[in-house]
Amino acid sequence: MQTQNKNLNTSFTLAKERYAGLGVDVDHALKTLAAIPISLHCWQGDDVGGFENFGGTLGGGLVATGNYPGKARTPDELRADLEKAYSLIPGKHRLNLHAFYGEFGGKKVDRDEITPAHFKNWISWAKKNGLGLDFNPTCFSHPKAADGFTLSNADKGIRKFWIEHCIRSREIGAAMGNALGKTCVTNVWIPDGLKDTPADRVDPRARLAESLDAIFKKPISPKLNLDAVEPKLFGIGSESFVVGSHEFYLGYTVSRKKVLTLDAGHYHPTESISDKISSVLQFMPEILLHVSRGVRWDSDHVVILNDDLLAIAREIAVNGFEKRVHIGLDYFDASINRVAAWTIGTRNMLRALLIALLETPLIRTAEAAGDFTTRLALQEEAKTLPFGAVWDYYCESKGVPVGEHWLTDVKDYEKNVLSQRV
Ligand code: RNT
Ligand code: ZN
Repeated sequence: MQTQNKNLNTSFTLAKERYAGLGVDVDHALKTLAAIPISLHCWQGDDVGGFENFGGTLGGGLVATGNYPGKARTPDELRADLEKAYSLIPGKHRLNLHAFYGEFGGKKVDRDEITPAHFKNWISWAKKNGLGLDFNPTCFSHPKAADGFTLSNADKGIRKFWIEHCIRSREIGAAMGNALGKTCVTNVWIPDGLKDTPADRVDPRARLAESLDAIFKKPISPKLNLDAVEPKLFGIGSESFVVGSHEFYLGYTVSRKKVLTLDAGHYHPTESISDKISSVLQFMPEILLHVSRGVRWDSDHVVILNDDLLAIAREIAVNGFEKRVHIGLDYFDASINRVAAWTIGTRNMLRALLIALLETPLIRTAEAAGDFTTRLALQEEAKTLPFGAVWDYYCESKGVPVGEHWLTDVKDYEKNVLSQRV
């Protein structure tokens, strides 16, 4: 394949030769990359606000700091912003929707009343744009989550309310999977936990397990919807105890054959999810990632091309786990242009995957031979290989802006569209 741009083609050809010398088939790597969908999280577009009509404020310990102008206020605005972002990202991707982004026609539709009908515009828009959809029940920013407990609440009525919400959510997920012919992953994350040391850690966890079993009782074809659950170590307001901890959900997903979600911001600051991938995939067929960036805490900063991201990407790419690892993004920065936030994070995720797909097999060969000197030497040399030329060529061949040129589009969009939202 050749692009119109002569310099790009020359750089690409040279890069290809360089990689071929290391035993890497660049065309094959690009083909693999093109088949990996990234699920963009709708909630970056409006600071996790949602479109309900009862004026809730962001809860569950989630914090979106910043007040950059131009956030989406309606589903149509959010879709327009997403379309702009997708137009700057190479490849075909997905959208990850939260339940409170339904379209309720100005009515108060409570969480235990949502149906696929409230998402029909999202579904037809996704179809039109060739996107897959993923889904999440929204178990926060709601009066019934105000005491910090949802599925593990000691109050049976409150538990029932959230169970019903989650049951409906996976039915909506199945409707999305069915309408689009692409499996939807519906991810349950709950904020449940305590600020200070609990006296009882057992009962809330027993209640959570029971609630989850009730939610997943009805069989749904895994072709339409996959059930995922997301652990966390601590949150704001749940510093001392989180009911849905890593061990809780690890045990749950293995015993109930569900999908485990690994969020990059949900562990100790020095503990990264990259090392967990090869462990958990020994015992479960698939996982979901929430690729995020914690800065000192689960702060959900925009994903950058750092060592953590590269390590995650290489665990997927080098091991051929592309079909077993669903990649979603999860961050929300309200201090910069939100379309740019999506674009930067998603392009970085793809760029990290590309770098990983271009990894020379000689590193593994060296390790297998016990030659750790060569392994280290090649790992370090890899850091300055010409992957940038391959990435630029890939963007050009997919019809999206090369290098920083996407920023011009975003600035124009800001001037003509976002800045008018006052
Ligand atoms: C919170 C979890 C969860 C949320 C989204 C909005 O710590 O990471 O995934 O970020 O559901
Ligand atoms: Zn998450």
